[in-house]
Amino acid sequence: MTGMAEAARFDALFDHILVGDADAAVAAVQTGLDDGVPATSLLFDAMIPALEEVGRRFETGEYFLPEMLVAARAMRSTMALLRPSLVASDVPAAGRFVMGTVAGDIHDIGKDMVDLMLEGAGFEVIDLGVNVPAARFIEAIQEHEPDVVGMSAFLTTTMPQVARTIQAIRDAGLRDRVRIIVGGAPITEAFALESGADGYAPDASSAVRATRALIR
Ligand code: B1M
Repeated sequence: MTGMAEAARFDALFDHILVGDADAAVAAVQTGLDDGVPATSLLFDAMIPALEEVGRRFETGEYFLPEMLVAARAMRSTMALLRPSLVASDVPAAGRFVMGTVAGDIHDIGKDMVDLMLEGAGFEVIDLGVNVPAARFIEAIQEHEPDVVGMSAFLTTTMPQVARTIQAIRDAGLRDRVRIIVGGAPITEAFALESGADGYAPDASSAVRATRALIR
């Protein structure tokens, strides 16, 4: 395929996510994978930039909640296709990871991408989902005895929940049993460490590196 045709492919996929056309997005991802385009390129060169543009349009008032929702759905509908290419099956277990989006926050696309990358790197991931109260994290630590607990927060309003959750884990006497890593668009390394976490990562692939560094 020529460079121009390749660029047109990414542009088309970008547009399908931007306008929330799930069927077209799924078809474009399938064709891309069939043609040997890496799943990570489809994600990082087309679909995540499209969601960033969705966020920009939401901020400027060009998009409202429904547009943001259909774009997210279109993105979600491609995940099942991408999953097998991102998750290698023959890597030895690297450790156990409990993951969740903090209470009050229902964003999960970024969290699920971190899950996929961790699974690809051989981690066993137990995902508690979205809007996860501190008590649920505590139960999961007791039940699954993970090496690492991951928390995502995507809103400035839910960032404080990270520190509250870590404090609750401390109060439950479990803090020294796990390493804690935090991420999500508004989180910074300084914020993560001030909140009592052991580590931070700005994106899904660095989350794998940060996790490996923590449990070495
Ligand atoms: Co929401 N939303 N949203 N939204 N939404 C944002 C986050 C926003 C930035 C949009 C904007 O205004 N530009 C804004 C937050 C502003 C702020 O707080 N500063 C916002 C808002 C305001 C809201 C509502 C409050 C809107 C409203 O109701 N008025 C509402 C809140 C609902 C709630 O949670 N209580 C809301 C709702 C929604 C939808 C439900 C419509 C939908 C979510 C669907 C879903 O997730 N299933 C949605 C969407 C789609 C977005 C945007 C457009 C896209 C999010 C996304 O999936 N990005 C988003 C704008 C944006 O991000 N630019 C926006 C792609 C994803 C791959 O990136 O999430 O950053 P990201 O994840 C990255 C990293 O952060 C990192 O790795 C990931 C992959 O590289 N990472 C970690 C994530 N977790 C990590 C954990 C780690 C390490 C790294 O260690 C454990």
